[in-house]
Amino acid sequence: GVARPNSDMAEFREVFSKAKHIAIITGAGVSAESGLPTFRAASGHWRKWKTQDLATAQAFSRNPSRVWEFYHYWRELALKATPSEAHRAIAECEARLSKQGRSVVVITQNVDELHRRAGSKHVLEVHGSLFRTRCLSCGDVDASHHSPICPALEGKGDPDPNCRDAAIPVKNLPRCDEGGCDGLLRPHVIWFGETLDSHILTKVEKELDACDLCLLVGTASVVFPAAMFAPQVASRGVPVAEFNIRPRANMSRFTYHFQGPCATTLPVALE
Ligand code: BJW
Ligand code: ZN
Repeated sequence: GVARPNSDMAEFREVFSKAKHIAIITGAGVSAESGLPTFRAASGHWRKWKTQDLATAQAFSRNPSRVWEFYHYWRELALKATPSEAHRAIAECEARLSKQGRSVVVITQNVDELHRRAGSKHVLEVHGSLFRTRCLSCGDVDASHHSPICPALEGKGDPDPNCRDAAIPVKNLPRCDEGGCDGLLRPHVIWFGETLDSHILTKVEKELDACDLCLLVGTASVVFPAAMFAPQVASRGVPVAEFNIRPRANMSRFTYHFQGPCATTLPVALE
């Protein structure tokens, strides 16, 4: 007969109870539970633009002020947000299992640092962070949680489609303070067309090869190469459990699918 979507929580809990190395791949749906907009939804627009129009090196070189306004807006949202029940369930699971000699790694596409703020220790941020910058002149990577990141961005970044660009002079955008460098800083996130950090990818590969259970939470799985992580685990015959508000895809090769908001489904799955 036709394979039925497996949403048997008791069976999943049995597999979970025996797993020693759990890889949890997360996307914007986890942070949706903290009130942050997802990418591929109507709420994911900023002014007239979609992420694909703003999250590129071309967009930044054409209009660094606009792109910084967008990231300023997003940083402020992320700073005000608090980790959700989904973030917390993942962090508590890591803490509990580590006492039993079992490991949990979070492989996240999110750039909002909410997993760390929830208490997760072992986090691989494959798309970078809103709270790190990289200098276009000297390459220095620095952390900054300042609000705003520079005075010129104060009160800017209104997402309303009728709002006009602040057109901040480049000299007033975030600048490098490494030994008089003063180069223009960009957000240390991975934009479309850019390759992921090879050191992080190497760590991800190790975790994907070692895990004996994989959770895929709140991601549309359309952005490469992250979209390949869970299928790669599944192809080894390791169970993958997907948690998404969407129903299971017809062609899904994953073992389990739990439909619903992950702040509701994950705490039950991982308790
Ligand atoms: C809930 C929920 C709730 C909601 N509970 N669930 C091969 C084939 C085709 C294309 C490519 C390819 N290789 C490369 C490309 C191009 C490109 C790409 O993949 N494009 C696709 C759109 C097709 N990839 C790249 O450019 C990557 N680089 C690369 O591959 O380098 C090599 C190379 C270079 C040049 C040419 C070719 C190869 C880099 C990708 C970087 C992505 N960066 C972004 C932006 C970073 C942050 C920022 O700066 O703004 O990362 S894009 C954006 O998407 C962001 C996210 O991390 C990422 C993933 O999104 P996610 O998390 O899946 O979010 P959503 O909104 O899409 O989905 C939310 C999900 O949650 C949905 O399923 C909901 O149902 C669910 N949900 N509420 C549970 N409460
Ligand atoms: Zn510099």
